[in-house]
Amino acid sequence: MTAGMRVADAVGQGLAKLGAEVVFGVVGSGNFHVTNALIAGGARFVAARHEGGAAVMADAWARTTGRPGVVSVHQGPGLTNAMTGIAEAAKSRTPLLVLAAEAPEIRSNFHVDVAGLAAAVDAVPERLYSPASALADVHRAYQTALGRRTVVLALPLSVQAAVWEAGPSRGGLGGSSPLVSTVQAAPRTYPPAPSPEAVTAIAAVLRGAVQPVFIAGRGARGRAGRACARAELERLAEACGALLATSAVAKGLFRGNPWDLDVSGGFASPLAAELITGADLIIGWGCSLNMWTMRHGKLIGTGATLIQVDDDATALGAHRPVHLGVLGDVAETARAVADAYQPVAGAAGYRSPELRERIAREVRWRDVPFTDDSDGQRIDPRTLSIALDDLLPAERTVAVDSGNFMGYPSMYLSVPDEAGFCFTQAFQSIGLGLASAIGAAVARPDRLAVAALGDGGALMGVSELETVVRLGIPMVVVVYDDEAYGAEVHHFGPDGDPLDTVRFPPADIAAIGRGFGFEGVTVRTAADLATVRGWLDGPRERPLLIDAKVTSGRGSWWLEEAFRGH
Ligand SMILES: Cc1ncc(C[n+]2csc(CCOP(=O)(O)OP(=O)(O)O)c2C)c(N)n1
Ligand SMILES: [Mg+2]
Repeated sequence: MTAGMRVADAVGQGLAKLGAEVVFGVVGSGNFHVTNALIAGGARFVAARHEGGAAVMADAWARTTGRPGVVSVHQGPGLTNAMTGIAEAAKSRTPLLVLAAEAPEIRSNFHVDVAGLAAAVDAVPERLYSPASALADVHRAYQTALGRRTVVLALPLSVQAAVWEAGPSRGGLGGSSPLVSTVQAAPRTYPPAPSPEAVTAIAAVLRGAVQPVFIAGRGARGRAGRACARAELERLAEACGALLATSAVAKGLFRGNPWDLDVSGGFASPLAAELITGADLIIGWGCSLNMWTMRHGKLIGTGATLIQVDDDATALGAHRPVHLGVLGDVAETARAVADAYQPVAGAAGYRSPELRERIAREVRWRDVPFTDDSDGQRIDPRTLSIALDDLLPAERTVAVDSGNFMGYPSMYLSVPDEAGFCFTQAFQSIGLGLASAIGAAVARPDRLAVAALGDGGALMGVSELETVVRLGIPMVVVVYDDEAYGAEVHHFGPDGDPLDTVRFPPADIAAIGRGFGFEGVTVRTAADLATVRGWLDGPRERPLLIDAKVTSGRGSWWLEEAFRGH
Protein backbone atom coordinates (compact mmCIF):
# COMPACT_ATOMS: atom_id res chain seq x y z
CA MET A 1 0.00 0.00 0.00
CA THR A 2 1.40 3.32 -0.99
CA ALA A 3 0.71 6.88 0.05
CA GLY A 4 -1.65 8.68 -2.32
CA MET A 5 -3.60 5.58 -3.25
CA ARG A 6 -7.42 5.47 -3.12
CA VAL A 7 -9.06 4.22 0.04
CA ALA A 8 -10.81 1.54 -2.06
CA ASP A 9 -7.40 0.21 -3.10
CA ALA A 10 -6.03 0.32 0.43
CA VAL A 11 -9.10 -1.52 1.72
CA GLY A 12 -8.90 -4.25 -0.92
CA GLN A 13 -5.20 -4.81 -0.47
CA GLY A 14 -5.47 -4.59 3.30
CA LEU A 15 -8.15 -7.27 3.28
CA ALA A 16 -6.06 -9.53 1.11
CA LYS A 17 -3.25 -9.14 3.65
CA LEU A 18 -5.63 -10.03 6.46
CA GLY A 19 -6.33 -13.33 4.75
CA ALA A 20 -9.15 -12.86 2.22
CA GLU A 21 -8.35 -15.66 -0.21
CA VAL A 22 -11.42 -16.00 -2.38
CA VAL A 23 -13.94 -13.25 -3.01
CA PHE A 24 -17.33 -13.96 -4.53
CA GLY A 25 -19.34 -11.15 -6.01
CA VAL A 26 -21.00 -9.23 -8.78
CA VAL A 27 -19.06 -6.14 -9.77
CA GLY A 28 -20.63 -2.75 -10.40
CA SER A 29 -19.13 0.72 -10.29
CA GLY A 30 -19.29 0.92 -6.49
CA ASN A 31 -17.23 -2.19 -5.76
CA PHE A 32 -15.08 -2.17 -8.91
CA HIS A 33 -11.92 -0.74 -7.39
CA VAL A 34 -12.08 -2.54 -4.08
CA THR A 35 -12.55 -5.86 -5.87
CA ASN A 36 -9.67 -5.23 -8.24
CA ALA A 37 -7.51 -4.25 -5.28
CA LEU A 38 -8.33 -7.54 -3.60
CA ILE A 39 -7.23 -9.33 -6.75
CA ALA A 40 -4.06 -7.22 -6.91
CA GLY A 41 -3.43 -8.20 -3.30
CA GLY A 42 -3.54 -11.89 -4.24
CA ALA A 43 -7.17 -12.90 -3.69
CA ARG A 44 -9.07 -14.96 -6.24
CA PHE A 45 -12.28 -13.39 -7.51
CA VAL A 46 -15.23 -15.58 -8.46
CA ALA A 47 -17.93 -13.76 -10.40
CA ALA A 48 -21.45 -14.93 -9.66
CA ARG A 49 -24.41 -14.02 -11.87
CA HIS A 50 -26.66 -12.90 -9.04
CA GLU A 51 -25.64 -11.41 -5.71
CA GLY A 52 -27.84 -13.92 -3.91
CA GLY A 53 -25.67 -16.60 -5.50
CA ALA A 54 -22.48 -14.75 -4.58
CA ALA A 55 -23.44 -14.53 -0.90
CA VAL A 56 -24.42 -18.20 -0.76
CA MET A 57 -21.23 -19.27 -2.53
CA ALA A 58 -19.14 -17.35 0.00
CA ASP A 59 -21.19 -18.85 2.84
CA ALA A 60 -20.71 -22.39 1.50
CA TRP A 61 -17.01 -21.75 0.89
CA ALA A 62 -16.65 -20.58 4.50
CA ARG A 63 -18.53 -23.60 5.85
CA THR A 64 -16.43 -25.99 3.81
CA THR A 65 -13.04 -24.46 4.59
CA GLY A 66 -13.81 -23.18 8.10
CA ARG A 67 -12.31 -19.83 7.11
CA PRO A 68 -14.10 -16.48 6.68
CA GLY A 69 -15.83 -15.93 3.35
CA VAL A 70 -15.86 -12.61 1.52
CA VAL A 71 -18.55 -11.18 -0.79
CA SER A 72 -18.34 -8.00 -2.81
CA VAL A 73 -21.51 -6.22 -3.98
CA HIS A 74 -22.59 -3.02 -5.70
CA GLN A 75 -24.50 -0.33 -3.81
CA GLY A 76 -28.28 -0.56 -3.45
CA PRO A 77 -29.65 -3.45 -5.52
CA GLY A 78 -26.36 -5.33 -5.24
CA LEU A 79 -26.93 -5.56 -1.52
CA THR A 80 -30.68 -6.14 -1.62
CA ASN A 81 -30.13 -8.99 -4.10
CA ALA A 82 -27.66 -10.55 -1.68
CA MET A 83 -29.93 -10.30 1.36
CA THR A 84 -31.32 -13.85 1.34
CA GLY A 85 -27.84 -15.32 1.29
CA ILE A 86 -26.73 -12.90 4.00
CA ALA A 87 -29.69 -13.89 6.17
CA GLU A 88 -28.85 -17.58 5.72
CA ALA A 89 -25.23 -16.95 6.67
CA ALA A 90 -26.14 -14.82 9.69
CA LYS A 91 -28.57 -17.42 11.02
CA SER A 92 -25.90 -20.08 10.58
CA ARG A 93 -23.24 -17.99 12.32
CA THR A 94 -21.05 -18.25 9.23
CA PRO A 95 -17.91 -16.12 9.43
CA LEU A 96 -18.61 -13.90 6.43
CA LEU A 97 -17.61 -10.40 5.42
CA VAL A 98 -19.88 -8.60 2.98
CA LEU A 99 -18.25 -5.65 1.26
CA ALA A 100 -21.24 -3.47 0.48
CA ALA A 101 -20.69 -0.33 -1.53
CA GLU A 102 -22.90 2.41 -0.14
CA ALA A 103 -24.49 5.56 -1.51
CA PRO A 104 -25.03 7.43 1.75
CA GLU A 105 -26.66 10.45 0.07
CA ILE A 106 -30.34 10.07 0.87
CA ARG A 107 -31.45 11.36 -2.55
CA SER A 108 -29.30 8.89 -4.45
CA ASN A 109 -31.41 6.38 -6.33
CA PHE A 110 -29.01 3.74 -4.95
CA HIS A 111 -29.54 4.73 -1.34
CA VAL A 112 -30.64 2.04 1.09
CA ASP A 113 -30.15 1.82 4.82
CA VAL A 114 -27.22 -0.59 4.76
CA ALA A 115 -26.88 -0.85 8.52
CA GLY A 116 -30.63 -1.29 8.83
CA LEU A 117 -30.65 -4.11 6.28
CA ALA A 118 -27.79 -5.84 8.05
CA ALA A 119 -29.39 -5.52 11.46
CA ALA A 120 -32.73 -6.73 10.10
CA VAL A 121 -31.27 -10.16 9.39
CA ASP A 122 -29.06 -10.27 12.47
CA ALA A 123 -25.86 -9.55 10.59
CA VAL A 124 -23.42 -7.11 12.18
CA PRO A 125 -23.41 -3.63 10.61
CA GLU A 126 -19.92 -2.20 10.19
CA ARG A 127 -18.70 0.86 8.38
CA LEU A 128 -15.73 2.50 6.76
CA TYR A 129 -15.78 5.79 8.62
CA SER A 130 -13.01 7.84 7.09
CA PRO A 131 -9.81 7.64 5.05
CA ALA A 132 -7.84 7.77 8.29
CA SER A 133 -9.74 4.96 10.01
CA ALA A 134 -10.27 2.81 6.89
CA LEU A 135 -7.82 0.04 7.69
CA ALA A 136 -8.81 -0.11 11.33
CA ASP A 137 -12.43 -0.35 10.21
CA VAL A 138 -11.58 -3.23 7.87
CA HIS A 139 -9.57 -4.99 10.53
CA ARG A 140 -12.35 -4.67 13.09
CA ALA A 141 -14.94 -5.99 10.66
CA TYR A 142 -12.75 -8.94 9.68
CA GLN A 143 -12.07 -9.80 13.31
CA THR A 144 -15.78 -9.72 14.06
CA ALA A 145 -16.43 -12.07 11.13
CA LEU A 146 -13.73 -14.42 12.46
CA GLY A 147 -15.76 -14.61 15.66
CA ARG A 148 -18.45 -16.45 13.67
CA ARG A 149 -20.53 -13.47 12.68
CA THR A 150 -21.79 -12.30 9.31
CA VAL A 151 -20.65 -8.71 8.93
CA VAL A 152 -21.90 -6.17 6.40
CA LEU A 153 -19.19 -3.56 5.93
CA ALA A 154 -20.63 -0.43 4.34
CA LEU A 155 -18.14 1.18 1.97
CA PRO A 156 -19.40 4.73 1.33
CA LEU A 157 -18.53 5.80 -2.22
CA SER A 158 -17.09 9.11 -1.05
CA VAL A 159 -14.74 7.45 1.46
CA GLN A 160 -13.71 4.82 -1.09
CA ALA A 161 -12.79 7.54 -3.59
CA ALA A 162 -10.82 9.64 -1.12
CA VAL A 163 -7.06 9.51 -0.84
CA TRP A 164 -5.96 7.03 1.77
CA GLU A 165 -4.36 8.77 4.70
CA ALA A 166 -1.28 6.71 5.32
CA GLY A 167 1.35 7.44 7.92
CA PRO A 168 4.52 5.54 8.69
CA SER A 169 3.88 1.83 8.28
CA ARG A 170 3.60 -0.30 11.39
CA GLY A 171 1.80 -3.54 11.93
CA GLY A 172 0.67 -6.30 9.60
CA LEU A 173 -1.62 -4.12 7.51
CA GLY A 174 1.03 -1.58 6.70
CA GLY A 175 -1.49 0.75 8.24
CA SER A 176 -0.83 3.92 10.02
CA SER A 177 -3.76 5.31 11.92
CA PRO A 178 -3.51 5.07 15.72
CA LEU A 179 -6.61 2.86 15.64
CA VAL A 180 -4.84 0.23 13.59
CA SER A 181 -2.16 -0.35 16.14
CA THR A 182 -4.72 -0.24 18.94
CA VAL A 183 -6.79 -2.93 17.28
CA GLN A 184 -3.79 -5.07 16.45
CA ALA A 185 -2.60 -4.89 20.02
CA ALA A 186 -5.92 -6.25 21.28
CA PRO A 187 -5.56 -9.67 22.94
CA ARG A 188 -6.61 -12.70 20.91
CA THR A 189 -9.58 -14.56 22.23
CA TYR A 190 -9.37 -18.28 22.91
CA PRO A 191 -12.23 -20.76 23.10
CA PRO A 192 -13.52 -21.06 26.64
CA ALA A 193 -12.20 -23.93 28.72
CA PRO A 194 -14.90 -25.73 30.72
CA SER A 195 -14.90 -25.17 34.46
CA PRO A 196 -13.51 -28.08 36.51
CA GLU A 197 -16.89 -28.36 38.27
CA ALA A 198 -18.66 -28.77 34.94
CA VAL A 199 -16.19 -31.43 33.82
CA THR A 200 -16.74 -33.36 37.04
CA ALA A 201 -20.49 -33.01 36.69
CA ILE A 202 -20.58 -34.35 33.12
CA ALA A 203 -18.30 -37.25 34.06
CA ALA A 204 -20.54 -38.11 37.01
CA VAL A 205 -23.76 -38.01 34.96
CA LEU A 206 -22.10 -40.12 32.25
CA ARG A 207 -21.02 -42.66 34.83
CA GLY A 208 -24.63 -43.11 35.89
CA ALA A 209 -25.94 -43.35 32.32
CA VAL A 210 -26.78 -46.72 30.86
CA GLN A 211 -27.61 -45.71 27.29
CA PRO A 212 -25.88 -42.43 26.45
CA VAL A 213 -26.07 -40.79 23.03
CA PHE A 214 -23.86 -37.97 21.82
CA ILE A 215 -25.22 -35.56 19.21
CA ALA A 216 -22.57 -33.38 17.60
CA GLY A 217 -23.61 -30.16 15.91
CA ARG A 218 -22.12 -27.24 14.05
CA GLY A 219 -19.93 -26.41 17.06
CA ALA A 220 -18.14 -29.76 16.77
CA ARG A 221 -17.08 -29.01 13.19
CA GLY A 222 -13.66 -27.58 12.52
CA ARG A 223 -13.15 -23.92 11.76
CA ALA A 224 -10.36 -21.38 11.49
CA GLY A 225 -7.67 -22.29 14.00
CA ARG A 226 -9.66 -25.15 15.52
CA ALA A 227 -9.81 -28.75 14.40
CA CYS A 228 -12.98 -30.82 14.23
CA ALA A 229 -13.80 -32.42 17.62
CA ARG A 230 -14.33 -35.91 16.20
CA ALA A 231 -11.34 -37.60 17.84
CA GLU A 232 -12.10 -36.21 21.32
CA LEU A 233 -15.77 -37.13 21.11
CA GLU A 234 -15.00 -40.62 19.86
CA ARG A 235 -12.55 -41.19 22.69
CA LEU A 236 -15.05 -40.19 25.34
CA ALA A 237 -17.87 -42.11 23.64
CA GLU A 238 -15.68 -45.20 23.56
CA ALA A 239 -14.94 -44.87 27.26
CA CYS A 240 -18.59 -44.58 28.31
CA GLY A 241 -20.24 -46.65 25.58
CA ALA A 242 -22.15 -43.83 23.91
CA LEU A 243 -23.72 -43.99 20.46
CA LEU A 244 -22.93 -41.17 18.06
CA ALA A 245 -25.16 -38.95 15.94
CA THR A 246 -25.05 -35.48 14.44
CA SER A 247 -27.38 -32.64 13.59
CA ALA A 248 -27.98 -32.19 9.85
CA VAL A 249 -25.31 -29.50 9.47
CA ALA A 250 -22.67 -31.84 10.89
CA LYS A 251 -23.68 -34.88 8.83
CA GLY A 252 -20.63 -37.03 8.10
CA LEU A 253 -18.71 -36.06 11.21
CA PHE A 254 -18.54 -39.64 12.52
CA ARG A 255 -18.49 -41.33 9.10
CA GLY A 256 -17.02 -44.81 9.36
CA ASN A 257 -17.46 -45.18 13.11
CA PRO A 258 -19.42 -48.41 13.74
CA TRP A 259 -21.55 -46.63 16.36
CA ASP A 260 -22.53 -43.77 14.06
CA LEU A 261 -26.29 -43.35 13.73
CA ASP A 262 -25.87 -40.55 11.14
CA VAL A 263 -28.28 -37.61 11.40
CA SER A 264 -30.64 -37.13 14.34
CA GLY A 265 -33.95 -35.42 13.60
CA GLY A 266 -36.35 -35.51 10.67
CA PHE A 267 -33.77 -37.34 8.54
CA ALA A 268 -33.05 -40.03 11.16
CA SER A 269 -33.65 -43.57 9.96
CA PRO A 270 -36.11 -45.72 11.96
CA LEU A 271 -33.27 -47.47 13.82
CA ALA A 272 -31.47 -44.19 14.56
CA ALA A 273 -34.71 -42.68 15.88
CA GLU A 274 -35.41 -45.77 17.99
CA LEU A 275 -31.95 -45.71 19.56
CA ILE A 276 -31.92 -41.97 20.23
CA THR A 277 -35.36 -42.20 21.81
CA GLY A 278 -34.03 -45.04 23.97
CA ALA A 279 -31.22 -42.91 25.39
CA ASP A 280 -31.27 -42.10 29.08
CA LEU A 281 -28.70 -39.36 28.52
CA ILE A 282 -28.30 -37.12 25.48
CA ILE A 283 -25.37 -34.76 25.25
CA GLY A 284 -25.51 -32.05 22.60
CA TRP A 285 -21.94 -31.14 21.69
CA GLY A 286 -21.99 -27.76 19.96
CA CYS A 287 -25.53 -28.71 19.07
CA SER A 288 -28.61 -26.75 20.09
CA LEU A 289 -30.90 -29.82 20.29
CA ASN A 290 -33.48 -27.73 18.42
CA MET A 291 -36.85 -28.77 16.99
CA TRP A 292 -35.24 -30.20 13.84
CA THR A 293 -32.59 -32.26 15.58
CA MET A 294 -34.94 -33.56 18.26
CA ARG A 295 -38.15 -33.79 16.15
CA HIS A 296 -39.86 -31.26 18.37
CA GLY A 297 -38.80 -33.29 21.39
CA LYS A 298 -40.17 -36.60 20.14
CA LEU A 299 -36.68 -38.10 20.01
CA ILE A 300 -36.17 -37.45 23.70
CA GLY A 301 -37.28 -40.41 25.79
CA THR A 302 -39.26 -39.89 28.97
CA GLY A 303 -36.93 -39.18 31.84
CA ALA A 304 -33.86 -38.70 29.64
CA THR A 305 -31.24 -36.30 30.98
CA LEU A 306 -30.09 -33.54 28.63
CA ILE A 307 -26.68 -31.93 28.69
CA GLN A 308 -25.55 -29.22 26.32
CA VAL A 309 -21.95 -28.12 25.77
CA ASP A 310 -21.34 -24.97 23.76
CA ASP A 311 -18.71 -22.26 23.53
CA ASP A 312 -21.45 -19.63 23.29
CA ALA A 313 -23.25 -19.00 26.58
CA THR A 314 -26.35 -17.68 24.79
CA ALA A 315 -26.82 -21.04 23.05
CA LEU A 316 -27.21 -22.96 26.30
CA GLY A 317 -30.84 -23.84 26.85
CA ALA A 318 -31.91 -21.53 24.02
CA HIS A 319 -34.06 -24.11 22.27
CA ARG A 320 -35.08 -26.37 25.12
CA PRO A 321 -34.42 -26.62 28.81
CA VAL A 322 -31.39 -28.75 29.64
CA HIS A 323 -30.44 -30.32 32.93
CA LEU A 324 -26.87 -29.14 32.60
CA GLY A 325 -25.52 -26.43 30.33
CA VAL A 326 -21.75 -26.22 30.06
CA LEU A 327 -19.85 -23.31 28.61
CA GLY A 328 -16.81 -24.73 26.92
CA ASP A 329 -15.10 -25.53 23.68
CA VAL A 330 -16.40 -28.89 22.45
CA ALA A 331 -13.06 -30.62 21.91
CA GLU A 332 -11.56 -29.21 25.10
CA THR A 333 -14.55 -30.29 27.16
CA ALA A 334 -14.70 -33.78 25.68
CA ARG A 335 -10.98 -34.22 26.33
CA ALA A 336 -11.27 -33.02 29.92
CA VAL A 337 -14.28 -35.23 30.62
CA ALA A 338 -12.52 -38.26 29.10
CA ASP A 339 -9.54 -37.60 31.36
CA ALA A 340 -11.78 -37.34 34.41
CA TYR A 341 -14.08 -40.24 33.54
CA GLN A 342 -13.95 -43.33 35.74
CA PRO A 343 -15.34 -46.30 33.83
CA VAL A 344 -17.85 -48.53 35.53
CA ALA A 345 -16.34 -52.01 35.66
CA GLY A 346 -18.05 -54.41 33.27
CA ALA A 347 -20.44 -51.81 31.84
CA ALA A 348 -20.50 -51.31 28.08
CA GLY A 349 -22.98 -48.46 28.04
CA TYR A 350 -25.20 -48.48 24.96
CA ARG A 351 -22.79 -50.67 23.01
CA SER A 352 -23.19 -54.40 22.51
CA PRO A 353 -22.02 -56.76 19.76
CA GLU A 354 -25.67 -57.37 18.74
CA LEU A 355 -26.40 -53.67 18.47
CA ARG A 356 -23.26 -53.10 16.46
CA GLU A 357 -24.45 -55.66 13.94
CA ARG A 358 -27.91 -54.20 13.86
CA ILE A 359 -26.51 -50.72 13.21
CA ALA A 360 -24.35 -52.08 10.38
CA ARG A 361 -27.40 -53.80 8.88
CA GLU A 362 -30.19 -51.29 9.40
CA VAL A 363 -29.10 -47.76 10.20
CA ARG A 364 -28.67 -46.51 6.65
CA TRP A 365 -31.81 -45.35 4.93
CA ARG A 366 -30.89 -47.29 1.82
CA ASP A 367 -31.16 -50.50 3.83
CA VAL A 368 -34.72 -49.71 4.94
CA PRO A 369 -37.13 -51.66 2.70
CA PHE A 370 -39.60 -49.65 0.62
CA THR A 371 -42.06 -50.19 -2.19
CA ASP A 372 -40.61 -48.70 -5.35
CA ASP A 373 -43.18 -46.31 -6.85
CA SER A 374 -41.31 -45.98 -10.18
CA ASP A 375 -43.75 -46.48 -13.08
CA GLY A 376 -41.59 -46.33 -16.21
CA GLN A 377 -42.43 -42.67 -16.77
CA ARG A 378 -41.24 -41.33 -13.45
CA ILE A 379 -38.59 -42.64 -11.08
CA ASP A 380 -39.07 -43.04 -7.33
CA PRO A 381 -36.78 -40.44 -5.68
CA ARG A 382 -35.52 -43.10 -3.27
CA THR A 383 -34.56 -45.44 -6.13
CA LEU A 384 -32.88 -42.51 -7.89
CA SER A 385 -30.95 -41.49 -4.79
CA ILE A 386 -29.75 -45.01 -4.01
CA ALA A 387 -28.62 -45.48 -7.62
CA LEU A 388 -26.73 -42.17 -7.48
CA ASP A 389 -25.15 -43.15 -4.17
CA ASP A 390 -23.82 -46.27 -5.90
CA LEU A 391 -22.66 -44.44 -9.02
CA LEU A 392 -21.04 -41.30 -7.66
CA PRO A 393 -17.49 -41.45 -6.29
CA ALA A 394 -17.25 -41.52 -2.49
CA GLU A 395 -15.10 -38.37 -2.47
CA ARG A 396 -18.00 -36.01 -2.98
CA THR A 397 -19.53 -32.84 -1.60
CA VAL A 398 -23.32 -32.91 -1.45
CA ALA A 399 -25.15 -29.57 -1.35
CA VAL A 400 -28.91 -29.62 -0.87
CA ASP A 401 -31.58 -27.06 -1.69
CA SER A 402 -34.86 -26.72 0.23
CA GLY A 403 -38.18 -28.36 -0.63
CA ASN A 404 -40.11 -31.57 -0.27
CA PHE A 405 -37.35 -33.51 -2.06
CA MET A 406 -34.56 -32.42 0.25
CA GLY A 407 -34.54 -35.44 2.52
CA TYR A 408 -33.80 -37.87 -0.32
CA PRO A 409 -30.27 -36.66 -1.05
CA SER A 410 -29.69 -35.86 2.63
CA MET A 411 -30.63 -39.35 3.73
CA TYR A 412 -29.62 -41.58 0.84
CA LEU A 413 -26.37 -39.99 -0.34
CA SER A 414 -23.46 -40.72 1.93
CA VAL A 415 -20.70 -38.15 2.39
CA PRO A 416 -17.04 -38.71 3.28
CA ASP A 417 -16.99 -36.36 6.27
CA GLU A 418 -18.70 -33.25 7.65
CA ALA A 419 -17.03 -31.00 5.07
CA GLY A 420 -18.64 -33.14 2.39
CA PHE A 421 -22.15 -31.96 3.24
CA CYS A 422 -23.26 -28.40 2.69
CA PHE A 423 -26.65 -27.68 4.17
CA THR A 424 -27.58 -24.02 3.80
CA GLN A 425 -31.02 -24.42 5.38
CA ALA A 426 -31.12 -22.10 8.38
CA PHE A 427 -33.42 -19.67 6.54
CA GLN A 428 -35.22 -22.47 4.69
CA SER A 429 -34.99 -20.58 1.42
CA ILE A 430 -35.34 -22.42 -1.84
CA GLY A 431 -32.96 -21.51 -4.64
CA LEU A 432 -29.69 -21.63 -2.67
CA GLY A 433 -28.60 -25.19 -3.42
CA LEU A 434 -26.76 -24.60 -6.69
CA ALA A 435 -24.77 -21.66 -5.33
CA SER A 436 -23.98 -23.70 -2.19
CA ALA A 437 -22.54 -26.42 -4.39
CA ILE A 438 -20.43 -23.88 -6.30
CA GLY A 439 -18.97 -22.36 -3.13
CA ALA A 440 -18.22 -25.81 -1.74
CA ALA A 441 -16.71 -26.91 -5.05
CA VAL A 442 -14.39 -23.89 -5.12
CA ALA A 443 -13.34 -24.82 -1.57
CA ARG A 444 -12.79 -28.51 -2.35
CA PRO A 445 -11.90 -28.94 -6.03
CA ASP A 446 -10.59 -32.42 -5.16
CA ARG A 447 -14.13 -33.67 -4.53
CA LEU A 448 -17.01 -34.12 -6.96
CA ALA A 449 -19.63 -31.49 -6.16
CA VAL A 450 -23.21 -32.72 -6.27
CA ALA A 451 -26.00 -30.14 -6.21
CA ALA A 452 -29.34 -31.71 -5.28
CA LEU A 453 -32.21 -29.41 -6.20
CA GLY A 454 -35.97 -29.38 -6.64
CA ASP A 455 -37.33 -28.05 -9.93
CA GLY A 456 -38.56 -24.93 -8.13
CA GLY A 457 -35.22 -24.19 -6.48
CA ALA A 458 -33.32 -25.06 -9.66
CA LEU A 459 -35.26 -22.55 -11.73
CA MET A 460 -35.04 -19.89 -9.00
CA GLY A 461 -31.24 -20.13 -8.88
CA VAL A 462 -30.80 -20.97 -12.57
CA SER A 463 -28.48 -18.09 -13.47
CA GLU A 464 -25.58 -19.73 -11.64
CA LEU A 465 -25.58 -22.64 -14.09
CA GLU A 466 -23.49 -20.29 -16.22
CA THR A 467 -21.07 -19.85 -13.32
CA VAL A 468 -20.55 -23.62 -13.07
CA VAL A 469 -19.79 -23.82 -16.78
CA ARG A 470 -17.57 -20.72 -16.81
CA LEU A 471 -15.54 -21.96 -13.84
CA GLY A 472 -15.18 -25.37 -15.45
CA ILE A 473 -16.46 -27.17 -12.36
CA PRO A 474 -17.16 -30.84 -13.15
CA MET A 475 -20.36 -30.73 -11.10
CA VAL A 476 -23.33 -33.07 -11.07
CA VAL A 477 -26.60 -31.18 -10.71
CA VAL A 478 -29.51 -33.48 -9.98
CA VAL A 479 -32.99 -32.01 -10.15
CA TYR A 480 -35.75 -33.90 -8.36
CA ASP A 481 -38.35 -32.69 -10.84
CA ASP A 482 -41.99 -33.14 -9.80
CA GLU A 483 -43.15 -30.12 -11.84
CA ALA A 484 -44.42 -28.48 -8.70
CA TYR A 485 -43.67 -26.80 -5.45
CA GLY A 486 -44.08 -30.23 -3.98
CA ALA A 487 -43.78 -29.03 -0.39
CA GLU A 488 -46.96 -26.98 -0.80
CA VAL A 489 -48.72 -29.64 -2.88
CA HIS A 490 -48.22 -32.26 -0.21
CA HIS A 491 -48.94 -29.94 2.68
CA PHE A 492 -52.18 -28.48 1.34
CA GLY A 493 -53.31 -31.21 -1.04
CA PRO A 494 -54.86 -33.46 1.59
CA ASP A 495 -57.15 -30.58 2.69
CA GLY A 496 -58.62 -30.33 -0.81
CA ASP A 497 -57.28 -26.80 -1.38
CA PRO A 498 -56.78 -25.66 -4.99
CA LEU A 499 -53.17 -26.31 -6.05
CA ASP A 500 -52.94 -24.34 -9.31
CA THR A 501 -50.60 -21.79 -7.75
CA VAL A 502 -48.03 -24.43 -6.89
CA ARG A 503 -48.12 -26.67 -9.96
CA PHE A 504 -46.29 -26.01 -13.22
CA PRO A 505 -46.29 -27.43 -16.73
CA PRO A 506 -43.38 -29.74 -17.54
CA ALA A 507 -40.12 -27.90 -18.15
CA ASP A 508 -37.26 -29.43 -20.11
CA ILE A 509 -34.61 -28.64 -17.51
CA ALA A 510 -32.07 -30.89 -19.26
CA ALA A 511 -32.39 -28.67 -22.36
CA ILE A 512 -32.07 -25.56 -20.19
CA GLY A 513 -28.86 -27.09 -18.81
CA ARG A 514 -27.58 -27.77 -22.32
CA GLY A 515 -28.28 -24.16 -23.19
CA PHE A 516 -25.91 -23.12 -20.43
CA GLY A 517 -23.24 -25.55 -21.62
CA PHE A 518 -24.02 -28.56 -19.42
CA GLU A 519 -24.40 -32.08 -20.61
CA GLY A 520 -28.12 -32.55 -19.98
CA VAL A 521 -29.93 -35.81 -19.44
CA THR A 522 -33.55 -36.60 -18.63
CA VAL A 523 -34.01 -39.56 -16.33
CA ARG A 524 -37.30 -41.42 -16.06
CA THR A 525 -36.03 -44.90 -15.18
CA ALA A 526 -33.03 -46.41 -13.43
CA ALA A 527 -31.81 -47.54 -16.87
CA ASP A 528 -31.61 -43.91 -17.98
CA LEU A 529 -28.85 -43.43 -15.42
CA ALA A 530 -26.44 -45.25 -17.76
CA THR A 531 -25.64 -41.80 -19.16
CA VAL A 532 -24.46 -40.77 -15.72
CA ARG A 533 -22.03 -43.66 -15.63
CA GLY A 534 -20.84 -42.66 -19.08
CA TRP A 535 -20.24 -39.11 -17.89
CA LEU A 536 -18.40 -40.28 -14.78
CA ASP A 537 -16.16 -42.55 -16.87
CA GLY A 538 -15.46 -39.78 -19.38
CA PRO A 539 -13.31 -36.66 -19.17
CA ARG A 540 -16.09 -34.70 -17.38
CA GLU A 541 -15.30 -31.71 -19.56
CA ARG A 542 -18.76 -30.28 -19.15
CA PRO A 543 -20.78 -30.42 -15.96
CA LEU A 544 -23.74 -32.81 -15.91
CA LEU A 545 -27.35 -31.86 -15.29
CA ILE A 546 -29.76 -34.70 -14.51
CA ASP A 547 -33.41 -33.74 -14.86
CA ALA A 548 -34.98 -36.61 -12.94
CA LYS A 549 -38.71 -36.79 -13.49
CA VAL A 550 -39.66 -38.13 -10.08
CA THR A 551 -42.82 -39.72 -8.76
CA SER A 552 -44.78 -37.42 -6.52
CA GLY A 553 -47.57 -39.57 -5.15
CA ARG A 554 -46.47 -39.28 -1.56
CA GLY A 555 -45.30 -36.38 0.52
CA SER A 556 -42.13 -36.90 2.43
CA TRP A 557 -42.31 -37.89 6.06
CA TRP A 558 -39.96 -35.15 7.24
CA LEU A 559 -42.05 -32.44 5.63
CA GLU A 560 -44.90 -32.32 8.11
CA GLU A 561 -42.28 -32.01 10.81
CA ALA A 562 -40.90 -28.98 8.98
CA PHE A 563 -44.30 -27.32 8.63
CA ARG A 564 -44.88 -27.73 12.34
CA GLY A 565 -41.96 -25.40 12.86
CA HIS A 566 -43.57 -22.42 11.06
C1 LIG B 1 -37.37 -18.08 -1.37
C2 LIG B 1 -38.49 -19.00 -0.97
N1 LIG B 1 -39.71 -18.84 -1.54
C3 LIG B 1 -40.71 -19.67 -1.20
C4 LIG B 1 -40.53 -20.67 -0.31
C5 LIG B 1 -41.67 -21.60 0.09
N2 LIG B 1 -41.37 -22.96 -0.41
C6 LIG B 1 -40.89 -23.91 0.41
S1 LIG B 1 -40.62 -25.35 -0.38
C7 LIG B 1 -41.18 -24.72 -1.83
C8 LIG B 1 -41.27 -25.59 -3.04
C9 LIG B 1 -39.96 -25.85 -3.67
O1 LIG B 1 -40.18 -26.52 -4.87
P1 LIG B 1 -39.08 -27.45 -5.45
O2 LIG B 1 -37.77 -26.78 -5.45
O3 LIG B 1 -39.56 -27.94 -6.77
O4 LIG B 1 -38.99 -28.65 -4.41
P2 LIG B 1 -40.19 -29.68 -4.05
O5 LIG B 1 -40.86 -29.14 -2.83
O6 LIG B 1 -41.10 -29.74 -5.22
O7 LIG B 1 -39.51 -30.97 -3.80
C10 LIG B 1 -41.57 -23.39 -1.70
C11 LIG B 1 -42.08 -22.55 -2.78
C12 LIG B 1 -39.25 -20.78 0.28
N3 LIG B 1 -38.97 -21.70 1.19
N4 LIG B 1 -38.25 -19.94 -0.09
MG1 LIG C 1 -40.68 -29.58 -7.18
